[in-house]
Amino acid sequence: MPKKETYDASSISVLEGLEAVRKRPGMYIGSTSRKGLNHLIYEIVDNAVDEHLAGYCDRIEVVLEADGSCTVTDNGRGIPVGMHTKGVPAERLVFTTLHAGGKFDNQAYKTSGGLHGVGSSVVNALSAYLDVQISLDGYVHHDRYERGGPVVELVDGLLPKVGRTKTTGTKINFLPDDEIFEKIRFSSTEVESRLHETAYLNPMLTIEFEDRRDGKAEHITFHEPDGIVGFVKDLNKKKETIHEPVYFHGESEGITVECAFQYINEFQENVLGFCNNIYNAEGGTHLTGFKTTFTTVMNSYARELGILKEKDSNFTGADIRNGMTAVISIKHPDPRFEGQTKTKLDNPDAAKAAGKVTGEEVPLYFDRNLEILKNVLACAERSAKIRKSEEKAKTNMLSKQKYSFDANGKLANCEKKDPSLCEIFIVEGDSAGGSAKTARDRNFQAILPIRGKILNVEKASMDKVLANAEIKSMINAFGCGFSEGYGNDFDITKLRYDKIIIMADADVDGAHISTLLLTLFYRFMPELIYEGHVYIAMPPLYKAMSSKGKEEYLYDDKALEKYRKTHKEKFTLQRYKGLGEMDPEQLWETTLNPETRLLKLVEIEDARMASDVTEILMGTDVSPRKAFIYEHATDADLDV
Ligand code: TSJ
Repeated sequence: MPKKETYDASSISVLEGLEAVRKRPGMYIGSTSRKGLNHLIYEIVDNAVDEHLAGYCDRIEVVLEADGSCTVTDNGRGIPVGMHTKGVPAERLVFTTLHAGGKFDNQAYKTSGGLHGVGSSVVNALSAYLDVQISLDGYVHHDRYERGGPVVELVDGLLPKVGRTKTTGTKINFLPDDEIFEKIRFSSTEVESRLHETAYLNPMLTIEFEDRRDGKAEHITFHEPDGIVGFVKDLNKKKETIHEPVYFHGESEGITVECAFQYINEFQENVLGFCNNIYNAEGGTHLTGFKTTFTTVMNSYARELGILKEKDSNFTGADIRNGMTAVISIKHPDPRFEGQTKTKLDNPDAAKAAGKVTGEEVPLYFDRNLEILKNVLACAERSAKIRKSEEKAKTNMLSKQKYSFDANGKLANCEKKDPSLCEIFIVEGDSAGGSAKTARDRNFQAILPIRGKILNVEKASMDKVLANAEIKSMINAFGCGFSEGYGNDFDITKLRYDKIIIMADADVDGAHISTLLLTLFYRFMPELIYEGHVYIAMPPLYKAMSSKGKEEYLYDDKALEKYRKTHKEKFTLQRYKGLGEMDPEQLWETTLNPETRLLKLVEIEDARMASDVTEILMGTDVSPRKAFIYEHATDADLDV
């Protein structure tokens, strides 16, 4: 576990280079949880992708090795190994200088910003070891670092040559440092998903992925010659689409803009933005430019075709995007990012370029495809109708609830008011809710019992969602409203609790409740997830009591197996069927007490993952759904 220290400007100034990275890893990679861990791989891969963008590499191989390390190989030019002006091989500067700068930062399309593009030196600093093999000029050049420091002796100031080769390329093998990271096991599904995304965004690139851990050798090839058109098709693969994807691209002031979109027969919008191949979870100017111009273009078509009469008001942007799945990918020479997680593109010229290309290309397409245009406008018409009835529903709801914070009186709020100290448990069932109310520390823990299966929000329209009592009481309790469709009334700064903890039984029904809640949050309050406020409580499955009277809670079958192996003597085993079976004291100790409980932080960052979440969650199959919760609510952090 990394030490938590407070820091100030003066202490930062005395820290230098890689030591600074090791002291404050979170500042460079966001977190030292599994999300941060996987970022090490993305950072290395992004460097190889830069070589692809520069036009010198068409194959990247990523291997999760049996020993827990990761190997990334490309067939590019190879990191330069020649003597640099500073008297060391250029390669050394790449791995030991923060923001290497200049020539060895791929200038044209650097992926700076957010958690990305933090530099290969950061990965080096946070690795127990990092081994480098560079093939160029007929030789394999070798270098190696441990915890950031070089351990290979130079030969006449240059890297030793360890073999001959006819090829060129770079091969990096590294092992994350367990002194830095809470866990050092990469998540293969997340890495896979991200690599697939990268393949869609780089249609000329082939990415080979292999997971050699746990005695297996799973190999997947990602090659997506259809590019973002294939990406959109993939995002819509389980949906009823109403036309083939539309693709357009263009360039303006050195910014290239590429877009693919396709409408489905559902009330939802899924528009993803990428800048220099990096997903912008918080959106940004490229999306704004696209959306604004697209809305204008479509409204003028609607008037031209008489779908909007003179007296009618324009369709809103949300009307026009209802049913739309889109990927907008731009390449920008100098991207800037803002936002809570630094994933929101901020360059005004990106809005201008995206708008210009959209305004030129979309009419070219729709002028020739009138049937598709009419189908798309029919979606907007339906949406506008629903919007108008929903606006009514919403006004009614808000006016009714303005003065009654908890309409149905089920929320047992906490006494503290400072949100950073408060938690709310969403508990399924009145009996478990009752126990939780007794068991909690009322000082800072609020309990909101909800009953039965919450509405499946994936398919429901807005007014139905808002009419649901359980959902209303959650929106009220959280205090930040909701966002969807028209307007955006969600305001995360109003959130009343730092942690929203889903508390459901450790069985299939419990998993179902959790997935429904996650779907709800993802659709109407995605920032809650992006900003790490949503957790899943992990109640134990068993309590083991040794013959000496020592008690231990076991959270899954693996833990039980381990317990069996390490406790040869007799022990009694109690299996919990549900939260309702625990007395308040047990409930406190196992599920509520921050000192002893186990919480999973729900993390969704990757675009495909975010788009698939509802799909995976809502599948009819129970087992994959359960697997999802345990796999992707990734970081089972002991919450201490
Ligand atoms: F992240 C990393 F540095 F560890 C890394 C870099 C990892 C991997 C897998 C590949 C790479 C990488 C870097 N592949 N290819 C390159 N290319 C260069 O660094 C390079 C080569 C030649 C020239 C040139 O101007 O001649 C310039 C550059 C930046």
